[in-house]
Amino acid sequence: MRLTRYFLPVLKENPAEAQIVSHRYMLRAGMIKQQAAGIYSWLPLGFRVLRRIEEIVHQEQMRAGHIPILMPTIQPADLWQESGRYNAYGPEMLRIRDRHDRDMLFGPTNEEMITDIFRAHVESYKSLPMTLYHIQWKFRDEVRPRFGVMRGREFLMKDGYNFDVDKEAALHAYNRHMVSYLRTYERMGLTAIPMRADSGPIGGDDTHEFLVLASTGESEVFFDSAVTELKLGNRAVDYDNREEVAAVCREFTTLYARTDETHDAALFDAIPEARRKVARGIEVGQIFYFGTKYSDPMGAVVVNEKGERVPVHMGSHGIGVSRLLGAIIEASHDDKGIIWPEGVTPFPVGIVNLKQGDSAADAACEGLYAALAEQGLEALYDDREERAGAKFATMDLIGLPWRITVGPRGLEKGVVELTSRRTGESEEMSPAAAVDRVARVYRAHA
Ligand code: P5A
Repeated sequence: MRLTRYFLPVLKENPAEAQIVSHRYMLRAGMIKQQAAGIYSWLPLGFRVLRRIEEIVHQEQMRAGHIPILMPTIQPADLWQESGRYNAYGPEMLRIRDRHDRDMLFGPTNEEMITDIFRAHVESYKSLPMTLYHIQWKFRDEVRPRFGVMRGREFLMKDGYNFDVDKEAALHAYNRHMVSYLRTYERMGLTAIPMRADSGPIGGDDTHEFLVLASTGESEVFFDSAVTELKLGNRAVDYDNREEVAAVCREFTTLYARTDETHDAALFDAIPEARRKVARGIEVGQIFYFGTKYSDPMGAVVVNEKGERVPVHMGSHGIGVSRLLGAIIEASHDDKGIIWPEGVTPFPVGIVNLKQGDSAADAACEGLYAALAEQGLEALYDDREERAGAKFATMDLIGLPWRITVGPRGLEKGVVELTSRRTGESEEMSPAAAVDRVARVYRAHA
C-alpha cells in the first residue's frame, strides 16, 4: 500500500477524551472514529488489525475442531423469554420493537439462539460432541462505556457454544477452549492468564476469565507471579485427547490466579511473599460451563447411548475481539506510539523514502516494495513528499514492527537501513538482505 493512496487520518494532537494510552493511540493513528458513546467506525488501519485478530481466532478455533457459523445481531425476544433471561438481563439489553409490534433485541450474547438452532436439528448423541461459534457484533448498553474499544457498547465478540452428552464431555470442551485460547492469545503476542472468576449473567459454576496484565485494566487480580512465566509455545496438543488437554489446563490453573470476585485471602497468603502479586488486568476472554441451564427450559434434548432423552450439556466461550486491539496496545507501546507484535500488525513492514523524487531512492523503494510483495508481504510505503522526521513519527505512531529506510546516501554504498520498532536498533544492509531478513521473521510467525 502506498501511503499517498491510503486513508490514514493521523492526528497530531492528543485527543482530550482519551484517558488511556490505547484509546489515545488508536485515535491518533487514525484507526477508529467514535460515532456515539461506545460505538466506533473502523478506519482502514484499525480494520486491518481487527481482521488479523479475527483470522487468528478463526484459525485456532478450527484447529480445535470448532465449526464457524454466523448468527444475526437482531434476535426475537421470545427466545429470551423461554430461557427466563429477558426480564433478568436489565437495562444493558437494547430492546427494539419492529413494525409489527414484535419485541426484538440487539444480541448481547447468543446462548438462547444457538440452543434454538441445536434443538431444531440435533436429536442424537451420535452428532456430539459439537461446538459452533461465530464472530459477530454484540450490543450491551453499558452504564459507563469508556476507554475506546475496551469497553464499548457495540463490540465484536467471538462466541462459541459446546454441546455434549454429559458433564464429563462438556468439561473436556471447556478445557479444549482453555487451551485454544491460550494459543490464540500467545499468537497475538499476549500473555493472558486464566483466572478463576464469577459467572455473572451467563450462569454456571465453572468459569475462567483470561486476563492481560495492564495498569489500566478494569479488574483487580491476585496471582502467584510464577503463573506469568507459563507458555504454551509451539507444543502440539491433540485436542481430542481428554487427558492431554486436561493436563495443559492443570499446568495453567494450579498456581493461584483469581479476580477480585473469587479472591480467597487465606489461599493467597499461603503463596511465598515474593511471588504474591496484586495488579490490574484486562479481561480478553471468558469461558463457562453451565450444564443444562439453557437446554432444560428450552427443551434441547438428545437421545443418549442408553436410549434416554437427556438435556444436552453446554458451555459458552467468548473472546473480546475488538477489545483485544486495546489490550495489545496497552501491553505493547512506548512514548512514540504503538508497537505491534508481528502476529497482528496491520502491515508487516514500512518503507520510508527519505528523498521522494530522487530517481535512485524512488527506484530502490519500488524494488523493495515489489520484492516484499513477492514474499507475500504487503509493505506500507511512505511515498509522501514529507520531511524524514514526519515520516518517522508516523511510522513510530502506527507501530509497524519493521521499517526499511531508503535514502540517496545509503544507496551510494548499496545499503538501506532495517530498523526494529521494538528495540529501536538499526542495521545497514543491501535491499535484498533486508527483504530476506523480514521475510524470515514472518515465516517464523506463519
Ligand atoms: C461467552 C460467549 C459471554 O458473553 N456468552 C457467549 C459468554 N461472556 S462475556 O465474558 O460476557 O464476554 C466475552 C468477552 O467479550 C468481551 N467484552 C467486551 N468487549 C468490549 N466491550 C464490552 N462492553 C465488552 N463486554 C464483554 C470481553 O473480552 C469478555 O471476556
